[in-house]
Amino acid sequence: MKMTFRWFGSKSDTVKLSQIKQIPAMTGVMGFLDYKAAGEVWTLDEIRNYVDEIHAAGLLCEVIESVNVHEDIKMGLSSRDAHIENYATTVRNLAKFGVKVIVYNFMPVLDWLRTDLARAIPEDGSKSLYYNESDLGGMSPLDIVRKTAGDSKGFSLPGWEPERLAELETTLKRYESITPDILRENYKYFLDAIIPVCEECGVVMACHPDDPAWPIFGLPRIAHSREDFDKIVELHDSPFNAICLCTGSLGSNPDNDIPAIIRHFGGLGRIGCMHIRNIKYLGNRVFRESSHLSADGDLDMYAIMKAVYDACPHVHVRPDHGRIIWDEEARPGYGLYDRALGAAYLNGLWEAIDKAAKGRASP
Ligand SMILES: [Mn+2]
Repeated sequence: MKMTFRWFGSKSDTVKLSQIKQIPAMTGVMGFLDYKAAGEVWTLDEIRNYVDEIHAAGLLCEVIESVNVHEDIKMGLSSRDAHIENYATTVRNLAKFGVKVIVYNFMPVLDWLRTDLARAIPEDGSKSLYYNESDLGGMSPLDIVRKTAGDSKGFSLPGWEPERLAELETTLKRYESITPDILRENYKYFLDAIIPVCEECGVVMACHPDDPAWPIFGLPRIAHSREDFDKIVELHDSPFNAICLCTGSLGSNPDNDIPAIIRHFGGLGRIGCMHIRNIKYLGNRVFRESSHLSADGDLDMYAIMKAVYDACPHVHVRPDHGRIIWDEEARPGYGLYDRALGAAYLNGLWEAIDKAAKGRASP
């Protein structure tokens, strides 16, 4: 396991690389150029500057997140070839600087969705991301976009880039005629073009699951269960067509058995990297994010780490969304403190699992 930390860049993140470096066993960051629009080429100079800064802090940058897929590719428009060409250029450019995994998603229009970005947890006064499907009842997609932007305290949020959402209503209309099967066909067209490039330059594409793990606003969503990902890995049969197994996104649906899903896709060699966090179920399609500790949520983090240890022990992982604690001012989900606690806890589980496996645990 290679422990990493999501980092948005020195201009955009409240967390400094020097702080990330001080978290025990931290090997690197999962990086992100948050100002790049979907479909724009990430240039060599931009990548060099970003990666050089990370290396200077004594950290690696082997995973890059949110190289967003342009909506025209997902919708299968004739303009998609130009966007795919740009995407291929970005893959080649990232490979030149040691990037080994690219995280992306194929969710139409809206990325991850929450109805509250700072829900106070009554037990301890910390704040977490929260979702209640019934709160969406009276809201249009445009309402939720405005609310999310308003609640983000001025921070850019991954997946909520303003230019992607500017033409929201037109895009939503276009999706009315796109079924899950059509979306999958468009996905296959993208993978058939991109995966050979990835094979050539040694970069794994890791698809992030839908979050929450069910369709929203009637949009087609095709990445929220083991069955969905079985279809995705078959769309283009290559170890470079892999999954970013996000325990919290898939785990938002209690029907998803996360350790079993890790063992299944890890066994197939199709887990490209992982986001690891816990979820607390509060009702049907109501949940909030808890601390990473098993006892604070409903996912068995020991069973998850044991599955990683057994099925994909060399994978890059990172703690995922943290709560906001200790009065930190930070991007919702991405403060330093709770994610650092999460990393330390996951490292502790790992050490115990490793020593037990090697017969070195004390009786
Ligand atoms: Mn995730």
